[in-house]
Formats: sequence, C-alpha cells, structure tokens
Amino acid sequence: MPTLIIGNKNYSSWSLRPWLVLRHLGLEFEEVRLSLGSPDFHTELKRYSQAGRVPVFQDDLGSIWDSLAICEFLAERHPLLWPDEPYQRAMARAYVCEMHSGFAALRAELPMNCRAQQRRVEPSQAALADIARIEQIWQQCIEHHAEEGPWLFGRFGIIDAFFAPVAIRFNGYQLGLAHNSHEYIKLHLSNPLLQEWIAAGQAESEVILREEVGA
Ligand SMILES: N[C@@H](CCC(=O)N[C@@H](CS)C(=O)NCC(=O)O)C(=O)O
Repeated sequence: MPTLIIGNKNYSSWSLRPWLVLRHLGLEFEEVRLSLGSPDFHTELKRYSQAGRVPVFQDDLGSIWDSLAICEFLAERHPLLWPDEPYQRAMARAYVCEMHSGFAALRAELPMNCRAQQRRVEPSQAALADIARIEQIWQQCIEHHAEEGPWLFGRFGIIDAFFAPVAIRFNGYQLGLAHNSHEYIKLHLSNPLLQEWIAAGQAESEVILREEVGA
C-alpha cells in the first residue's frame, strides 16, 4: 500500500496538496502524520526521506519527497490531472511553479491555519502584491475556462490542489478580496475532501505559536 507522510493537517499546506490529489483520484494509501516541531519529527521522518520535509510519498518504487514531484508522479498515470492541450498544460504548470516557488511574503505572514476564520491582519506591501497576483491568476483562469467547469482549467486538477491551501488562507484572514475570488474559495470549501482535511486539522491538539497570526 502506498504511504503519504504528512505534517499537521491544521498547518501543513504542502502536505495538503498531494493528499488532495490522491483522494481526488480515489487511490488507497496509508497516511502517516508527523507532528511538526515535535522533538521526534526529524528522527521519524528520516525513516522515509533525508530531505527533512513533509510531504513524502512512498510506494514500492521508493520515496518522493516534494509535493510537486509527487503530483507529477501521479499525473504520469492519471493524465487528466493536467489540461489536455499542450499550451494550456504549460500554462497550468507555470502557475503551479509560481505557487511552488514564490509568494514568500504571503506564506510568511498568512500561514495556512484551518482553525483561523476571518482574523484581522495587516499584510505588508509584499504580501498584498502576492495576494493581488494570485487573484489575477484565478481571474484569468476562471474567465478562460468557465465553460469547461468551475475549477481553474475547467475540471479539478493539480493546479487547484496547489491553490487549495491558499483558499484556506484567504478564508482565514480579512483581506477584502474580489467577488470571483470568493466564489473560487467557496468552491474549494464546499469540496467534501477539503472539508474532511479541515475538520481533521481543526480537531488536532497541537498549537504552533508562530503559525497563529491575526486577531
Ligand atoms: N518544497 C517542499 C516544501 C515542503 C515543506 O516546506 N514542508 C514543511 C511543512 S509544510 C516542513 O516539512 N517543514 C519541516 C521543517 O522545516 O522542519 C514541497 O513542496 O514539498
């Protein structure tokens, strides 16, 4: 049975992405949850990967220790996870790469926290610029693909899994977002799989103070 090693559901945005893709595909896998910041986290994680980060996916071929690499591995066997047409596929990948390697201010200032609901925050100019760019991406994708379905490229794909933690973040803080962004956030929050993750995150007992932001 494949295994996905994840961090706390309340806080681990990187873990959520491949988990959502695996569950969306209906694949069976064992889940191993390690508690971020606990004294045993790195010792236990070393059994699966030397990279020191979650998520890690393990099957009989070996370990994959990065959220995007895991999703790409799944897409090799499940090509519907990316758009059909090559240029659309490249665009979806470019947006996912932007998310995977960027938006540092947003990540630092507005951590994913399933328990946060519309907390008051004062984002820096850099975080506001990250938020504006994400809203622009969503707006462009939704406008172009509205006829194919409600997700960013019509049907649910890796790009939506990559922005799912952002939907949780945007719901967690008061940010004055555009109407279309709220619609896309609502779509994520009404996904039963994401609801399952959020409920499990909210039920966790650990509190990581540096991830608790806003009032
Ligand atoms: N680029 C990596 C980032 C993974 C990452 O930063 N994971 C965090 C948790 S969300 C982690 O394992 N942190 C442990 C630590 O820094 O000690 C990916 O996409 O998988």
